[in-house]
Amino acid sequence: MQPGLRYYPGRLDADAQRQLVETLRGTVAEAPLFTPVMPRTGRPFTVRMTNLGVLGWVSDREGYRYQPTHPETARPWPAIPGALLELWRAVSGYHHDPEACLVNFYNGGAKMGLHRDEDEDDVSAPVLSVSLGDTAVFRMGGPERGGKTETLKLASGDVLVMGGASRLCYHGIDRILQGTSTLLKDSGRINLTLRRVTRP
Ligand code: MD6
Ligand code: FE
Repeated sequence: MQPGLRYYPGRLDADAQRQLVETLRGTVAEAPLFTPVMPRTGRPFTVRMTNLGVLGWVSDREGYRYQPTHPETARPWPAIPGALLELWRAVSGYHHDPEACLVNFYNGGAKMGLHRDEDEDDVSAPVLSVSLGDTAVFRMGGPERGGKTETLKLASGDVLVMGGASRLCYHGIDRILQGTSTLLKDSGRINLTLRRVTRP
């Protein structure tokens, strides 16, 4: 594993997962999932997204950025739920709260190409990821595209913290293993990533 990468399998128990999904249902009703498109080409992502927090990550033809409002409703993103703030305080090792929680929803065929999370001004803060629902095949590489990679299966309740040297490493989701969890009503997977965007 890359230095600075910390993996907490089953960090959230079944009850905590169910409560979190219930909370997310409410927030997604306020800030609906949207389908982002790639900069320039306008090619749609296979995942649908929304955000929580004072800033949210969006991608459209203009590029990638953080903004305070939902691109379709133009309303501020809902607040990050207390349970997620508590999780960040317990495991991030970072002394300021996150500003953004990106919510990614994967149906059975969705995936996410290799990328680095580099749109944040503060890359000294880790990115904390929570997986809910079907297991995903996560690919972790190094700081350069085309380097050696390894895979990790992220199951419901797993928490992954990408800090230190791993913070700017390439990673992505190869595929979703459909039917591996019954947490979500219509199967699929939710991934939450908590981020500090600005320098405190
Ligand atoms: C996913 N995760 O698990 C995609 N990024 O669906 C990410 O892109 C990610 O897990 C930064 C840090 C941790 C992650
Ligand atoms: Fe990422």
